[in-house]
Amino acid sequence: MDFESRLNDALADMGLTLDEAGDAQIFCALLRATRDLELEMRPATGERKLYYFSAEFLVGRLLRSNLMNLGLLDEVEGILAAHGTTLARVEDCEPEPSLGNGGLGRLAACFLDSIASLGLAGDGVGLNYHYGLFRQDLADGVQREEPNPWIEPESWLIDTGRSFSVPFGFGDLEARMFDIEVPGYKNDTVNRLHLFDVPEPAAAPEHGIGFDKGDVAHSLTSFLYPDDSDEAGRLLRVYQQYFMVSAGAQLILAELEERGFAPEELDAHVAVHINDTHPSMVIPELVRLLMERGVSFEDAAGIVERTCAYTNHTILAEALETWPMRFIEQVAPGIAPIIRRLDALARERGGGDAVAVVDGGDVVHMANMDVHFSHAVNGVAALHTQILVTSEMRPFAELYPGKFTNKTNGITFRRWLMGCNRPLADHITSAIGDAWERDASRLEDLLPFAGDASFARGLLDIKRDAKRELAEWLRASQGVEVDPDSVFDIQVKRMHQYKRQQMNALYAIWKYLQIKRGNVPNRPVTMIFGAKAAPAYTLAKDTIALLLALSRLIADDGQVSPWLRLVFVENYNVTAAEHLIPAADVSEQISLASKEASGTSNMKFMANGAVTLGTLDGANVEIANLVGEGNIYLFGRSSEDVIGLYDRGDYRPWDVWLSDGELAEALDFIVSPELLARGDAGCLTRVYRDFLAKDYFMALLDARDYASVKERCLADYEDRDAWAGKMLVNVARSGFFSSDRTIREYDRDIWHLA
Ligand code: 26Q
Repeated sequence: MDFESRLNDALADMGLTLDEAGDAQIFCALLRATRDLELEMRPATGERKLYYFSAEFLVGRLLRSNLMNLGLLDEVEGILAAHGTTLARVEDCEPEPSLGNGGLGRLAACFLDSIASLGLAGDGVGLNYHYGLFRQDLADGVQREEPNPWIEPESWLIDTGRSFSVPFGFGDLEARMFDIEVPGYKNDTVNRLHLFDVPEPAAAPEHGIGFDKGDVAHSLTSFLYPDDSDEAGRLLRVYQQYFMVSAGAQLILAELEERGFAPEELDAHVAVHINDTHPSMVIPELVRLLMERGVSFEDAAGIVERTCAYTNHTILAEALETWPMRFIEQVAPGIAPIIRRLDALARERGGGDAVAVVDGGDVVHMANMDVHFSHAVNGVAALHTQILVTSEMRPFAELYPGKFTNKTNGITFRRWLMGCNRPLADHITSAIGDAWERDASRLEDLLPFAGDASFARGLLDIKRDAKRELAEWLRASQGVEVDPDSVFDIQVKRMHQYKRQQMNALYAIWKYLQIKRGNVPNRPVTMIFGAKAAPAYTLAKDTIALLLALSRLIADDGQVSPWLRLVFVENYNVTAAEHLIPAADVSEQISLASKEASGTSNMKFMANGAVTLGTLDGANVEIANLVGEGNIYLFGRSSEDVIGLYDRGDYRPWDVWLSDGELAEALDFIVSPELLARGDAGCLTRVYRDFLAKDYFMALLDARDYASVKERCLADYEDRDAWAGKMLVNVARSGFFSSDRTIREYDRDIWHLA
């Protein structure tokens, strides 16, 4: 059946014709037609099947990307145009699934797209959070968290009717499996994202994100990363994790049996990927299930080790999960003795307490368990992997020299260029043909266009149009006006001290004071931020308050506002990113060197013709190597310097304040009467004090270099031809960061699926 007939049938079921239907109804009908078509398609098959376990899948809206992958985009655009609407309008009726938080979750979503697009057999396994992470409200100058319900009566979720029984300490809880189909790009493959859920999910809290954390059976799938400031919250996270991995492990063994294989053959036919430590309990759970099926502990541990692989996404100590053994005994008593036996086995292999699974205080180190009992461990950018091997995980790297590899992250160019920036995609295709759509490395064919004036003009025109569209979106979505002829300087990512939004805020203050003194820039600058702060992360929320206060101060000041604007985008998510990234001139990637494992928005901005202003951290290092010095703005201390400063413990922010009067003036302005009149005094004072007393991520150390390189970058922007050249090189060299390349490497070195 052709797609138009499917669409008309879906509308007829709703008692409508296309002419009668509004955008929301058309959205529902398109969703049904697309989902039903996908249900008739076959998943990929291979020698081994991958199960990608992740606490987060930040998939974004799905209608456009599914239609694109199914090769239906032009047809649907045509049908909608004939009826006086557009896909852009219709897709605005689609709620964005709230199943993730940041880079790790978006990476998982890009990977699912690439796995399906390469025709590989691989499904995602996660949880169906009903109220998401949270929706960010910016009322009264601070972040407030509200539930983010996204599951509507008509959704991409398919009830499979399949369920598994998860053996918790308090008794069994049924895990129901819902699927979201994942179509590959024009290749007839449809893989699946399996999301487990409780039978009777709790209703949303009326206000805020507080709820009864003790009511595990109902609230287990309410929120991603529930508040863990008390024991009930921490226990709930363990319940969530075990629920996900137990149901997923049971699914794996059931499918293995359905394929006609014995449990002992698990490693020959299955690859399990552990996305950071949240799914680590899949290791003891698989061992437990194999033992239930008659396999000895020793054999089961070997099979599981050959099956599992683990990716580390951070070197920040705070994010390395540990759980007291008594939590595991309470939540998942079936795996507690297995973890103890795994600890004993690991100890036999040597390495001592530094690499223990269970430490002397009876605390389980999830990452340690992952490294011992996975056959492959990887970091997510060259620098990150190097730091893991030579410092953070050095004892492990010595114990298992062959286990560690690098897999530099990637992004799907289907969503992040073809989907969100059609004019740029078409401009590229008009120059070099469409081979790059299947092989992003072919974007290098653009390099010979470096001297081509008409290609350059096209790049600049497309950027200006994207900025106009962003301006329109900002006006419609949050009522702010921005000037599309200003430089769009964008920092969007989770709010965290190590990412140093506070250093960017300091620049805004410095610039504000400069303009007050009459030093106006060549051209107005629009500084755009977007970020959610973890609900319990005080300093991150304080930084949001600072940025909001600055935004108001600047907007209120008639002398400054023609030259400088600061916009804080509310509730930054994938949909917002799709509007923001195509419109960026300058991509802010300013983490303290050694702290950002990779970053992935840096890659998305690059592919959309933004120029990076950044430190030599994470994948920025690889971006710099690819584009060359003239096409990136680098500043700040090197990762080696930073690691040395931490080792010696001799960084003192106070010294910077004493030695740099201009910087001190900007810093002191945080608690000036002008800002205190527009922002919460408690928040502003905490930010100020932290800068001077701690500044753990050394923002003051790099601030001066940052400001001067940023000034050079803004000055260079005025040479529009030269800037277009930089844009071209960035787009042309971005192909390396295709997640298709990343997934090919995982498959070649770790999964061996085909
Ligand atoms: C840890 C302990 C307790 C509760 C929660 C957590 C927790 C939650 C989320 C720890 C880590 C995360 C998310 C990490 C993340 O998104 N990391 C990012 O991963 C990207 C993909 O590899 C990288 O590009 C980023 O550099 C990295 O920050």
